[in-house]
Amino acid sequence: MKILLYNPDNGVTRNFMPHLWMFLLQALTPPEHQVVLIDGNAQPMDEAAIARYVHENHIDLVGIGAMTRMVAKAYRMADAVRAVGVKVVMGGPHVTEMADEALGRDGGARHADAVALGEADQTWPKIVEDAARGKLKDVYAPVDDFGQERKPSLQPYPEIPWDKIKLDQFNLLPGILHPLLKRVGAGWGTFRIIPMESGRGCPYGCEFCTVTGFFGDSIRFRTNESVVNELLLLKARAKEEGGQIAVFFIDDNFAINVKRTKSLLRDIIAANAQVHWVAQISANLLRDEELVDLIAAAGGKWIFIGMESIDPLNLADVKKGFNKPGEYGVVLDRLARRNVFAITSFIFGMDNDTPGVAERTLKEIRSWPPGLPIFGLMTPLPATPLYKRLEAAGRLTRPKHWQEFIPFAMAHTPLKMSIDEAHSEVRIGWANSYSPAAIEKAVDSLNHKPLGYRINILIARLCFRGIYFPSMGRFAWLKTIIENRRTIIKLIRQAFGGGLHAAVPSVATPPVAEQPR
Ligand code: B12
Ligand code: SF4
Repeated sequence: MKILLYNPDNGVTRNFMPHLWMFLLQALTPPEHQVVLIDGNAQPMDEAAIARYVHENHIDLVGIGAMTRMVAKAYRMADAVRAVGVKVVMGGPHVTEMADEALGRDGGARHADAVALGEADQTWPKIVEDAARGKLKDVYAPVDDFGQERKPSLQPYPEIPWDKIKLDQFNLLPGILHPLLKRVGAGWGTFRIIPMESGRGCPYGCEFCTVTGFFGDSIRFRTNESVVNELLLLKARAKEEGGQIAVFFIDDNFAINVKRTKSLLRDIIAANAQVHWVAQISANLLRDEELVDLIAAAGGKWIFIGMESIDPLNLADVKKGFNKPGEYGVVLDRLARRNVFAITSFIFGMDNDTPGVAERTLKEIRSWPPGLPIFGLMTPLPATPLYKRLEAAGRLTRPKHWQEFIPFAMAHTPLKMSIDEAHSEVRIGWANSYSPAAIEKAVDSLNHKPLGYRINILIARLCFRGIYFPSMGRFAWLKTIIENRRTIIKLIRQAFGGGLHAAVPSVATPPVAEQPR
């Protein structure tokens, strides 16, 4: 068979990084089948285009994966594929929780011929085999012969052939710049961010999160050797194509077992397998000075920290009381001393939030080393404890919010403010963190560091700004650049005054979260 794995675009920004599930399932597909990958964030497609593609390329089976926020688009694309007579299998966190919706068993239209529940590492080869025999079942669940749920151990872990996979659609550098950048000769022919996992599962069970329910509370790790080998493969590829590769460790909590993380980082250093990387780690685990030393030495550049709120009552409400707002600043200083910076994520519209929460949060943020703050709204994702609590309390205003996805819009009423007030708080958070004045201040706060760090924070802030204020088109980008011209010109002057080479080494990882192009 010829199989297409497709990930729909999120409809707001373009993702900066391909989705790991596609590469993983490709690596797990029996070799007699051919697999092509299309990420809608990199190659935008509408319903007519996917139907045409499937028809013209003689695709026999389409696999679609989606988070809740992209599922409406995923269903439309699935409908278009099924309309030309090709079978569709869907998987991922949304359809795992809402399989009946995908299969049309809830009274709505059917979108998928089959649904893969949960982690599909073991079910995928079976799905492919059944599809090839024309015997697809409706539901595939990762269970053993006795019907007990079976989670993949990650040992062994499939080898993703990063040295051979075609990655053209995932180059973040605009095509127009390729010839120029290649001539600069500083290894900037391409720039890609590659997702990699070193483990799965999280025991913390925060109320709003899908992860504990989906991956389970038992944590599973790959061997250090397998992670190191994958890094070495990526490093070799970057060298060969004269480009840059950075890694995003997508583990929900990269340091959940500190002892094991330290041993992995030591092995990365010993094998000289360092590339620049980003990882998600909760603040409580970053108290450990030795861990932070190893992160820096092993190539860690940006740490994503789910701070959620600066209000301990809010954190207790959502079962995230292990976050201690009083130590946020100390943790960020500890990282910054090693030139590691943080992407700090906040949620507004929590039950104890009142108008003014954005300004109170911004005041704290301004006292920290410069980073990349991001702001979202409390969102009841299907099957989470939060969803169940709000549903039982009759507080859901849009119980099936995913059917009509609206970015940055609440689907329930907060307790101490209105929905409109919560929306306005998020707007204040973004506008104040990514205004030209705020960007200039963040850049200037690194005046005591080499120029590369200032360029790094400028590029990252400009890109992150696009999560809330999408700068998709050339005109929008031009406007952003003009608005920030003071800071840009200042840095150009410093670069030429101090010699360009002083700037190059440390900008090698623009830690872009949502990379608009
Ligand atoms: C990396 C990541 C991101 C990246 C982007 C995604 C990317 N390019 O990789 C970033 C940081 C940008 C991000 C952002 C967001 N994310 Co996110 N993200 C993740 C994370 C940490 C890892 C995803 C991953 O690769 N997992 C590892 C792979 C192997 O697992 P998987 O994708 O689930 O795939 C397995 C199965 O699901 C299945 N499968 C998946 N697809 C398919 C398809 C087929 C055909 C089949 C057969 C099987 C199958 O097989 C795979 C192997 O077992 C997950 C949490 C997690 N641990 O998964 C959250 C997660 C996916 N994100 C989540 C959310 C909510 C978001 C945000 C909305 C947060 C926010 N409020 O802004 C944004 C929205 C992003 C956007 N613009 O669309 C939720 C989604 C829940 C839901 N019901 O949709 C998750 C589960 C975390 C959570 N807190 O609950 N995210
Ligand atoms: S620590 Fe992170 S991944 Fe784990 S349950 Fe809480 S929000 Fe989810």
